[in-house]
Amino acid sequence: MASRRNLIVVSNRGPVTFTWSGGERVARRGGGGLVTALRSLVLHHDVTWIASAMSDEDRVVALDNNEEPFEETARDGSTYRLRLIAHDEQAYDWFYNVIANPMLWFLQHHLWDLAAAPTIDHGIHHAWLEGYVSINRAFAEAVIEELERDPHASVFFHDYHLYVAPRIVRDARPDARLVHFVHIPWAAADYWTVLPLEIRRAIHDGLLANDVVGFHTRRWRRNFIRAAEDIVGAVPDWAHDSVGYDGRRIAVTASPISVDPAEFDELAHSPAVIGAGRKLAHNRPEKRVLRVDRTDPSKNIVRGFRAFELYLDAHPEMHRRVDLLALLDPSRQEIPEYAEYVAAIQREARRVNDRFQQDGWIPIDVQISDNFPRVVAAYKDFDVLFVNAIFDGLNLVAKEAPLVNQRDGVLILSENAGAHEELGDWVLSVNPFDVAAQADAIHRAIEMPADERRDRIEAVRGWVREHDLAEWIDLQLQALDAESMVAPG
Ligand code: GDG
Repeated sequence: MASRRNLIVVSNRGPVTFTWSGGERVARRGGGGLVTALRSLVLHHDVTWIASAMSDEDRVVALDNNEEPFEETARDGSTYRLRLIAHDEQAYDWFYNVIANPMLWFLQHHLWDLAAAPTIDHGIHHAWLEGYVSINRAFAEAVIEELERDPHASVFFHDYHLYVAPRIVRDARPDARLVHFVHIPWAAADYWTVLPLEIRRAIHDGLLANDVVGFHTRRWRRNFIRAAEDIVGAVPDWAHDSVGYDGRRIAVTASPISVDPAEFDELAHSPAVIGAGRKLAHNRPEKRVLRVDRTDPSKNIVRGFRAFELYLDAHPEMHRRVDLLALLDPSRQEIPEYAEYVAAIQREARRVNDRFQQDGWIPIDVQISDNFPRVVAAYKDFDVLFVNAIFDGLNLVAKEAPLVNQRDGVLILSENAGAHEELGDWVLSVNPFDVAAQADAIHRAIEMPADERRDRIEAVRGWVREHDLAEWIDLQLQALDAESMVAPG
């Protein structure tokens, strides 16, 4: 375990979000894979966490504290300092709902149908400058103030919301120690040409202002190094996984994030999960295929339903004996593409169910709600876990579910999910666009002999337990230490 140190964690979404309920202020755990993963940082280090005020009550808390840090207590009693920024609401809307989520997320997951979209008009240029850059400046100013208080703290930026903030911090504090982890895929250089030159340059230049830039996989790292060379003229040093740029050397790491196995062991036995399991057992057919996703087009839910339909077409003997349970966490519904995607999911499930359902058997059971206990209960009980993402930085579901599964379930995994780089030997690999192959993989998984299933899932579990979240956090901090020790290049 790395020694305790002072960290400034910077992410758009914070570890808690406040609501006003029953006449009092209630702190709820913030959602999303990233926040879950980072929460354990506060146990081991002195953390100041800078995040956006997301809810109305967050804004009240931010303003009550003059947007200065205040002390918060984590679930296990350890304390950290939280600094919430109450951004200008219009600027935040441009930042989040125009640039970060549709534009950058779509680009980095290759979701555009380029014959039709995107069109970069004045509105996008405006949203970039007055939204994305302006919100990044607010984050950078907060970081600079925290560094004034504690010049030796290391700064740990997260994700695609904050690509240009490190440059602003670096210009103000040339000696700052900055690390940035990108949780999503990096597209190859040519695909970045969808964005105007000044925007794609600012993104690569901003990331290269860090000392360390981290990705989940070697594949995303390779794309980043090549894109940095093409777009801003960085000089790759492939032997050392680094680049030279602007008189400095920047390490580019590939270290897949992971989960805390102890947390899942505990959750699996919790009353909430056991209660949810009882409800799921009702109407369960002999075999259950499970998928767990945010309602995000990158997760490829609609094609997944089509693949299940092809499987049912080819295997009438399995009618009434198998279902596909889709537990979907609603996501980013303010963005039209996301609202439309939920409608497409419902339409497709309805179409398949209308074709096949009989005698109380509903082949595709779609549940759209935020219900984590039910997710863990379903993890315990699947025969097949189906992850067919178009592109995915890693995919935590593929690591979480096998840990607690009690049926030696088989994992079907997209070759474009980052987790495939680690787990590929033990899963049934699928091309996310090839629904015929996905249908075959479902069949193979359902028919797989018991000893082969056991061998495969035990190998996945062994890997995840050995390479857990604590190891990932250590690797990030070690990379920063290693980088501070080498001469500028
Ligand atoms: C991004 C990257 C990368 C599921 N249903 C509910 C719920 N979950 C939890 C899961 C899991 C998390 O949400 C989803 O994590 P993923 O990794 O699968 O996907 P993204 O949200 O897209 O995460 C991804 C990750 O960042 C970390 O770097 O792996 O590639 O896209 O932990 O268990 N959580 C709650 N309610 C639910 O209904 N609260």
